[in-house]
Amino acid sequence: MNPYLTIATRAARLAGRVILRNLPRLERIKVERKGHNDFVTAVDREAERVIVDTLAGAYPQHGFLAEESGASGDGGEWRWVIDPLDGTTNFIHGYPQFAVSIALQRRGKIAAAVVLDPLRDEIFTAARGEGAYRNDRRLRVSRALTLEQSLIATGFPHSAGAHLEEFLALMRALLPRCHSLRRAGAAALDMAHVASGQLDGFWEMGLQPWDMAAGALLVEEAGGRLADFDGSENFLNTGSVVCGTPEVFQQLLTVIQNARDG
Ligand code: 2AM
Ligand code: CA
Repeated sequence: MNPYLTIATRAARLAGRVILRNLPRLERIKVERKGHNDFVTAVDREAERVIVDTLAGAYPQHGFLAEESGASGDGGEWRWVIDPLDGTTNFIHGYPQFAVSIALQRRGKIAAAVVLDPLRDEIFTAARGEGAYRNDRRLRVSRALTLEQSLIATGFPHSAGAHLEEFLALMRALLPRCHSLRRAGAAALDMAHVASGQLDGFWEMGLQPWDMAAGALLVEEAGGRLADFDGSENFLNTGSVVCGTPEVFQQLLTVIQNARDG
């Protein structure tokens, strides 16, 4: 295995253990509000600490961008982008859809990715040019050629108001066209499921880089395509992402762009 993935996998599994250990005692976990519908718990922080400690132990010269502790280290060309608990809202309700997400960037380009689903014990990994895997099996996006044969996932806009009208216009356009829409609440897992062919496409706006950096490489290495809403590769900066099988991606992007123009 790619050496970066070996360490990142170890870090993700340690964080997964922290998360699972705390799941039976949710009612005793204090939830803090960072912003509107934006929560953090001691579990997010502890999981992040074990990840950063593990990665920094192996790569003391690398930089970090982590959801709870922000930017640290002078990384030169290497930077780890970490979401210790993607789907915190689900976690605090005990809703079984959350993940650990770890990506490694080299000069801003995503080089390696790990998404761990601790409840299903599924670990999704990818290294650039080396393919995407779930546990030991190589992944390939689904064969869906059209929206009409697709199951598409999305996430609701977080900042109330800002993206809501645009989002509703998109739902209105897509719901009658595809098999159905899903909203499970952990972007990293949604993207991992596009990579594994369990979803055919996904879009969301207002995301942070740590929500999607690892998922993005999984999708690409599984043969899918992804972009920002304007079709560029700038999604980590703009926070809007659309992805899917090559064909579904293209059709989804067209619907998104038409809904925005309309
Ligand atoms: P989180 O649980 O790590 O915050 C679901 O729509 C996705 O959006 C999840 O990946 C979730 O990640 C993220 N998310 C939740 N609240 C958010 C907020 N206020 N701003 C940006 N992303 C958010
Ligand atoms: Ca998080």
